[in-house]
Amino acid sequence: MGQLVVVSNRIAIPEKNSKARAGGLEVAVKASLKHKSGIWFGWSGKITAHSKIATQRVVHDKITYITLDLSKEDHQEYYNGFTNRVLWPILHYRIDLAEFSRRDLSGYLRVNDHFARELHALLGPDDIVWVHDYHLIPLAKALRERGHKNRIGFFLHIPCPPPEILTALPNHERLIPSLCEYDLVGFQTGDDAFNFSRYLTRECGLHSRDFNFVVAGRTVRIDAFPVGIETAAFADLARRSVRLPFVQGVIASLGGRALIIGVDRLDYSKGIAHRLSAFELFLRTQADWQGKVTYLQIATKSRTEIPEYATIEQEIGSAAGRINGAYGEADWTPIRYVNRAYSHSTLAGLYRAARVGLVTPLRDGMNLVAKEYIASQNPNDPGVLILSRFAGAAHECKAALLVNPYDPDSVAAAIGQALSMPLAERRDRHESLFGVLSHNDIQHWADRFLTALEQAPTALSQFEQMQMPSVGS
Ligand code: ADQ
Repeated sequence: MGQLVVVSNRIAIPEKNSKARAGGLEVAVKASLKHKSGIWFGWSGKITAHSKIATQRVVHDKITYITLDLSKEDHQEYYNGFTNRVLWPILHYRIDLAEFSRRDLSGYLRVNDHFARELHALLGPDDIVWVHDYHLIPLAKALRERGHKNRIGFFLHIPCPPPEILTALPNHERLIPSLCEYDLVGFQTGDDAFNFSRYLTRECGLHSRDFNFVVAGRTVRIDAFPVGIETAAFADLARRSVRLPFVQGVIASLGGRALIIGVDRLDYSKGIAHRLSAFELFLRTQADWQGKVTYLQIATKSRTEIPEYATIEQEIGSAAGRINGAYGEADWTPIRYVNRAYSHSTLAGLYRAARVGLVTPLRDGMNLVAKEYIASQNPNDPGVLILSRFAGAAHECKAALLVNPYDPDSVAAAIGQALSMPLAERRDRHESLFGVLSHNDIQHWADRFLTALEQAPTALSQFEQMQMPSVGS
């Protein structure tokens, strides 16, 4: 029996005795490696001046971390360029923001090839490989070219748009079909999986039986695996964290006002500017609430080297200032806007203290903040989640107040509805949401994906091949 090798763009090697709580991907990887010893392979996050890439190896808590550094050029072309300025916007349906260059595409393919070259030396014939996210789409192809017949699975954490949008990606035909080199391709929702299958049918002439596509005598399975959180642990954390002095200080500072919370990376996909406009509309149209509610928007800066991110940072900062100027009083600031990153315990405590969780991305693979907000609530007196219908989480969280983030009227109305929702309805909705998240937690997600990967059909029998059309038919 081989080992599990998880591959992702970025790896955080845990520091000895560190009490810091792991981020989303780290929790997911640990959940997948829980019952097996294994390897986590990826970029160290360091940029080196040398073009020769050396790997480092650290063993911690039975997981072997193997990392490589990137050269300045690789980092610029692969990471800042192709992944963040081309794949990220296009996969989030923002063709208008994509800045394509052939050079960045070459850098992207080159780094994937580096990854494959280093992995080549590590992989045993029975090892199972699980590759994460859009940074590494061509990795299986690069491994297959080196002769690896291992089971290799891929999970896309962000949305997969329909072929009408995917085909706007220059050179999509070189990149997207290479996903067929995986044995299993997992998406956050059934819609994402369906969009990809339409691409394969329309652009590659492939046909599926129950989401199994046959490509050159091999089968590629496509399915939805909605990512979860550590639901029980998060609920427990929130119960304890609401008593933290910092959280208690925030609650006291509200002076009895209801708290609305938004927590996001500062990214155009999160819809923060639209959300601020909807909150402004709420203050204008439901003026009774003026002075009785405080909206805390925590927005951690990210990808600051990329111009689009500097632009939205300015836009959002000035919109918050304008709304506060127009509606605030000497003793009341409607919006508290902060760019800090908080620990998960502080966030959990703040979520629990908030009457409303406002999660309104324009497009999001899943959105874990929505799930963390639900898990953090006091079941006897829960807050209400307002959730964009365009977040992957909306597929599971049907008992949230689902809104269209492009329609400020619907968001403003939902804020009013959430703030005045009777206790019995809040409890019913929360019970239903918490039940869904308790069932599909992060461990369940990792187990489901790995079981599907282990069971995915690989080579077809001759009879099966005759039954199914293959490439170009
Ligand atoms: P992200 O785009 O990073 O992830 P998200 O799912 O919302 O988005 O995860 C954010 C994580 O960062 C959450 O755990 C949240 O608590 C944390 N976070 C956000 N702001 C923070 C702050 N100010 N301080 C501390 N922590 C903060 C990508 C996809 C998502 C998908 C995830 C997982 O874009 O759609 O849900 O991967 O698959």
